[in-house]
Amino acid sequence: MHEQSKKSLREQKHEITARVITNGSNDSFWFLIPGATMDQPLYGDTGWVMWDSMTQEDVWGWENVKVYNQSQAMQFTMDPGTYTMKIGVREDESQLDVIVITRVD
Ligand SMILES: [Ca+2]
Repeated sequence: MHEQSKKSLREQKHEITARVITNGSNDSFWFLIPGATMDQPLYGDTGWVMWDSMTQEDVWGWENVKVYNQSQAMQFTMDPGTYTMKIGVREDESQLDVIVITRVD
């Protein structure tokens, strides 16, 4: 019997979680997936999401990518295709070692 894998051709919605550690006040990154539609705003005219104010302090733990002063995880909607995730240092005591992408629709 021949089985064929199903491949979705419609857009999909994702949330992104990362394992991070910060020192409390230095707790942010710049984040972007060019070509994705995001449900929260970029930071001013920087062209980036300012992912700031994390709850992890002095211990490794999981944080959703979200915008500064927002409590909800940001959702990234993408058509089928290949994308590049960009993460930039913003405050120099913030570290990141694992990224999990979860489909949420
Ligand atoms: Ca901060």
